[in-house]
Amino acid sequence: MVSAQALVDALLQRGYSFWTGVPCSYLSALIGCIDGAPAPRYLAATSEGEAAGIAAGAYLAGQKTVVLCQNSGLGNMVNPLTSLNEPYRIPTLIITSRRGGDGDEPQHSFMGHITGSLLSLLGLPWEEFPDQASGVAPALDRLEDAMAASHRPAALVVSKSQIGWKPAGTQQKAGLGPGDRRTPAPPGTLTGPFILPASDRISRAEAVRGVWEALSGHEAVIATTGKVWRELYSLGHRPGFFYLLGSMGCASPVGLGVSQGFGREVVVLDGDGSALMKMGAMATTGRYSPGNLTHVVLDNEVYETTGGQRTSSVTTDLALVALACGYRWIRRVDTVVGCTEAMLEASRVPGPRFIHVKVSAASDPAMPKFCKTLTEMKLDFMEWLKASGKRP
Ligand SMILES: Cc1ncc(C[n+]2csc(CCOP(=O)(O)OP(=O)(O)O)c2C)c(N)n1
Repeated sequence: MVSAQALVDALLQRGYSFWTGVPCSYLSALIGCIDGAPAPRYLAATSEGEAAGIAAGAYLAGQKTVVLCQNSGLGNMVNPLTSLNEPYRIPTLIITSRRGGDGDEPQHSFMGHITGSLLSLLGLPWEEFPDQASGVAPALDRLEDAMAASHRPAALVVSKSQIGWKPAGTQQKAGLGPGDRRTPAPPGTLTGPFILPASDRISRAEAVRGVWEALSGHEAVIATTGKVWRELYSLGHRPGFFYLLGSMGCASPVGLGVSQGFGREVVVLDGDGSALMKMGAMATTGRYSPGNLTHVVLDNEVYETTGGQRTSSVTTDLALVALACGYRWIRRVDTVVGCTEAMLEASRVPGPRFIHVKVSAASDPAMPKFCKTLTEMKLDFMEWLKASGKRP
């Protein structure tokens, strides 16, 4: 058995300052060492896909990242791994358990059987976690080399009882580590009823322009998949804009990750379908309460990009969800000037803030094609973040 703290120390030495993930009992000692500890920073995500998004954002803001998960959660991560980490070349070190060994519970056996092949199929270099402490540094070195060469994630696969509180033979520590002692924030404020009848709603593009009018040029803006990012791009690209062409639902996790390493404002432009897909990320945002984050949801009540099918936003009030999740300031708007004013006011109050914009399902069929490669856009964005305001 390898001591969890020794593994944490080895990774801290290599600069892995930002960790996120979802627990597995095989990793409980590891999480116990870091949750609530001063270093590394650990954000508990609500799903592994969300964790991949948060880690990607933290990476963009200049941090080396670790994602912890159970192998069941690798399934939840496949979409961001294939449509965010892979095309944008965003590495992260995944430490996954391998449940499903002999005698384990039946729900784990199939994923246990395919864990290695799934990682290989995803094109990720991976290693079995070493049995001896002396094997840890060489395994980490090999994975680091692989990530440096490919700019893609790599994985360590941990079997039962390989990581514990203390080296084998010594007494197990009871319970968990310091833990994250965060208390719920006092209730946020929710203002601004929608004023327009549904038939008079502004278009999503108009709302994007309303938001854009309020930008000072110093914010990092993360725009979601579908047409939202295209509508932002059509107003003129800036190096502080990051477009998520895929990884639906990951705009707010990526924004949360960026907010952790970036000293200035971060704005997330989301759709209702995308926000609903990873609604757990709103709970994580409320929990970790980034003061510099504004989450704007452009709610047309449909998946407009895929043909206008209804989403659940008609019956799920996203502003109330944000309030319940612990966002500090929430505003409902449905006019262009309302979008601009809400953005300006948001920049003056502590975050996280949530702007819920009701829009129509209309969109312009003719939109510009993106003229850079995704890796060029990523590198520009990373350089801009670095030059514009790294958090001390
Ligand atoms: C994981 C995943 N599921 C489904 C899709 C297909 N898809 C692309 S855009 C989109 C709709 C997004 O809806 P919303 O966020 O409400 O934005 P809108 O298109 O209405 O502006 C869907 C379902 C996808 N790209 N990725």
